Amino acid sequence: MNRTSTMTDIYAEALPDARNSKKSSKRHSQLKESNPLPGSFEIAKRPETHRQIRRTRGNERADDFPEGERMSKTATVADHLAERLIEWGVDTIFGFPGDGINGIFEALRTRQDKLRFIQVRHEEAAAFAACGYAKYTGRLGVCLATSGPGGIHLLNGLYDARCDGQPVLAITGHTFHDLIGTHYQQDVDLDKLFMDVAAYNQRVMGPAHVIAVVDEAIKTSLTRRTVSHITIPKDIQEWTKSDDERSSANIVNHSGDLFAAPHPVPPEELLKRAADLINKGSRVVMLIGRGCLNAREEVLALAEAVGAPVVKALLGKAAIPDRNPYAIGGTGLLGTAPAQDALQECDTLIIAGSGFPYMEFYPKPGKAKTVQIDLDPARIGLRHAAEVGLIGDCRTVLQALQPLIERKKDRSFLEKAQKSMTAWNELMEKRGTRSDMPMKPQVVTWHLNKLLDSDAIVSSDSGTIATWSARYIEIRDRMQFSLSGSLATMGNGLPYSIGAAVAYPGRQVVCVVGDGGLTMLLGEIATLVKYKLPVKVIVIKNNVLGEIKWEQMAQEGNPQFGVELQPIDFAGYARCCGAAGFTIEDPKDAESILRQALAHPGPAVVEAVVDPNEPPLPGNISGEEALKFVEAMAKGEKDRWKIIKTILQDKIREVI
Ligand SMILES: Cc1ncc(C[n+]2csc(CCOP(=O)(O)OP(=O)(O)O)c2C)c(N)n1
Ligand SMILES: [Mg+2]
Repeated sequence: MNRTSTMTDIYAEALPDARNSKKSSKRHSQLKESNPLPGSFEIAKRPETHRQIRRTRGNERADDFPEGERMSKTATVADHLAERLIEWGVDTIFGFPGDGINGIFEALRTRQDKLRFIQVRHEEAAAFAACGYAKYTGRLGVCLATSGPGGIHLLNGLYDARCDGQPVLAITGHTFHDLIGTHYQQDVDLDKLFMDVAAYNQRVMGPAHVIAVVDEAIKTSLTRRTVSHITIPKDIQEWTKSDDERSSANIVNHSGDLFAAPHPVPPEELLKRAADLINKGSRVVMLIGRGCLNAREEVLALAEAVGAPVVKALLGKAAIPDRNPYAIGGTGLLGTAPAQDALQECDTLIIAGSGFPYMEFYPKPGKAKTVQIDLDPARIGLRHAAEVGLIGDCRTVLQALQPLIERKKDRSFLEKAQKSMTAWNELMEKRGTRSDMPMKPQVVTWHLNKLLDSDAIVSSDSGTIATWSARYIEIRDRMQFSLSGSLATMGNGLPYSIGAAVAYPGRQVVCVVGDGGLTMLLGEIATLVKYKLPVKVIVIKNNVLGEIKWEQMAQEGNPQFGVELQPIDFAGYARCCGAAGFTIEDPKDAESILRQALAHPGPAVVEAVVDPNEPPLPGNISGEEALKFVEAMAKGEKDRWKIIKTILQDKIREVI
């Protein structure tokens, strides 16, 4: 048995025509064109015939293999892995090398025409990029990391995918199969480590095992919209058929590469109950989330029929345009005052595809009759008790519900919300067009919004910047938007943009990030340059972990501590990496510099130096928050005079 031999050279020879061949690149573009909308997961069709790879090695002959065996006896486990991923329609893998995955890298090297490898600078970025890719394309995101430290680095990005329900497959290496558990180099038990984050989590044991494991991992990720993990010991990656005895129970090619998406439609009886409840309501509000990203028409048809203002949870921001007459903005601390008011005043609530976490923003328990639509039955009544739960894809369920809905004549509730939305938009404009120095952060997002393409893909990081992005970036036409919703991690913004730019060459891709969040994965600017990804990184530089500074004051009543950041010259750093770097300090220049940066053909970083004392306060302020704030000032907050001055200048309800 020769467990170390690989077939790479022979393999490379066997596939010379495949490299950069028109045929395979066409297949890639077909995959891209067939990208479904987020929310409706699909996998590219399996090719009609599988490429037969025939080659000879010693006295082995490929055609001696059992009927149906698609690859030769000398194909490695890593070859099988790569081929199966390709058969599933995977064409992009984000990752970082290491000796624990050299076998897999060889399989990738020999298939560069079919499987793009995007090398990031930190494995966490690979997992975020895979998550962003899944969010924006609706397809499986795949990331790859080496044994031990590489696998550990993936975790935060994978939790982000799990928390926001994205199908991501993580592939890792492991130490030699017969040294696992012996304190050998990089012997971290990744099977155990990934037990919580991954719904499917398996170690591959040999060539006869790998295909079925890949199939199960992918099907689990797609069906349950979550994370799967496959780990392959370093030596096993290079095993070929001759290294491994297939057990007699394991029938060749027993496992299939077809994903059949569930399309449940609730029974007529339940649809009628839901419709009755909605028809009886006089103040109906819709709260929509990421489950509605593919249901724009259906959401708006229902809103029109019942005169319902539509509130968007942030992951569902791109579901309907922000200036649509039914849209009244986002909910929660980052949301709008009209949305907050409508949720408190409604008598009927339709929650569609959202697990928005903060319960205090829902109607008080018992105040609003609720219909909830969700793919997952376990999520009905998660945050707010529902009278009727409808299980299924929001689009399908809303289509089934619509014929049972009576059009409401009384539009007064909607009109009231629309009026306050007009006032809110005026307030946002006022805030966004101030000429104060230091520049207000809202000025940056205000101007950025005006300059974005109608199909721009915008990612936000976590921090006060999420408030500015949520309120100022207005969804139009085919724009897409996301951020780390449930995990609310820092660092996701830039790698999400990498995922988006790789998936959609030619589309405008922008991320809005804080100086704290960007610093965490700053090396990824080099990734943009390496792959010529023309991402525009807008970094709001306040030299502080702003969100936490405000939380310490407004939620705890304490002066800020441990939040100041050592300033970094981000524009200079960008230039050092080979990207363009711009700086905005004066609001007068904001529009022209942003315009220049967006027009730059390659990657660019725009460093916007802003006022660290501009508070990201909620649409409506509670008395308790105001009191805590005063308490923090009284305890000796060092910036108190500057903060008080800022707040006094902001007269309207956005602030205290
Ligand atoms: C990985 C991680 N660490 C810490 C936090 C807590 N946290 C949330 S927002 C934030 C501050 C973000 O600062 P920055 O990126 O500068 O944006 P700003 O709030 O200043 O706009 C912190 C520390 C987090 N969400 N994720
Ligand atoms: Mg900051």
